[in-house]
Amino acid sequence: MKKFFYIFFGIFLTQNAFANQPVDWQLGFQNAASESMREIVAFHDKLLLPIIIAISVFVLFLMLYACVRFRASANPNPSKRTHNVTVEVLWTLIPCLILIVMAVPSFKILYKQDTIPKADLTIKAIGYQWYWGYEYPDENIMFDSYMIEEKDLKANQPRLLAVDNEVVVPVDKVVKVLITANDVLHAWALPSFGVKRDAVPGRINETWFKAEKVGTYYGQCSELCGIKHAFMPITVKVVSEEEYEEWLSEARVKFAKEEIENDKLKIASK
Ligand SMILES: [Cu+2]
Repeated sequence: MKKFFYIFFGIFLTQNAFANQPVDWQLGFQNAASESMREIVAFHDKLLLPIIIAISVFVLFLMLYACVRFRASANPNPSKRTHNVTVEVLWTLIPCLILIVMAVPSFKILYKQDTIPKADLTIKAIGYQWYWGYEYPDENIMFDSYMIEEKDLKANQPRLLAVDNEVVVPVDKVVKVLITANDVLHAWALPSFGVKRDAVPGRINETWFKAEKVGTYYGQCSELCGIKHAFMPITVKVVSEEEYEEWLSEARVKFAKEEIENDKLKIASK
């Protein structure tokens, strides 16, 4: 019993302490840090789960009932009936209605995410085999973001999730993310913000988020992209407006983008 409480409180406390990354023994989603993710979690927990549980319990009950009620010893002469119009109409209509009940709020959330509000800042994420490159087009900033190897991890840096150069964004601001790739398909995904978009070479996808809480948020490439697919994490640090300005002034120097220009073309380089 004591052990059970330790495990229970262990899970409960760790989930609170490290709210923005997966934890051992976790069930369910990572804690939401944006309005869209809160809506997704509510849709799943309050609508989908009850429906799924009710259907599973109902089907289990039907199977057990049929096993007992129509077993050979209790029902020696089985019915030869093959059709029943009422039952057939019901088992077609009721699932349709259940699907409609699920589809309406689901589309509402999808369309809301699809409309990008006026952005306060724009970042561009570029997938490479196997790391992410970032640009802040309005600030002339460009840098690469590599996973930190296990042997180089510092305290509080999660394994397979921490990176050397994090994306830094201000809290409570609409961040528009342009997503593309340079070689193969990747996907830029951050569970706490409810964001996931494919990074496709030769085209730009876009998404957005508005982080509500200061903190460090972790995601991973979510499209199988090759041998080191599991080693190109995404780290976004959400900071206050002042800290962001401070970071910007440093980053403008440290990560300044140079443009190599000749009479034929203009290339960005780090
Ligand atoms: Cu990838």
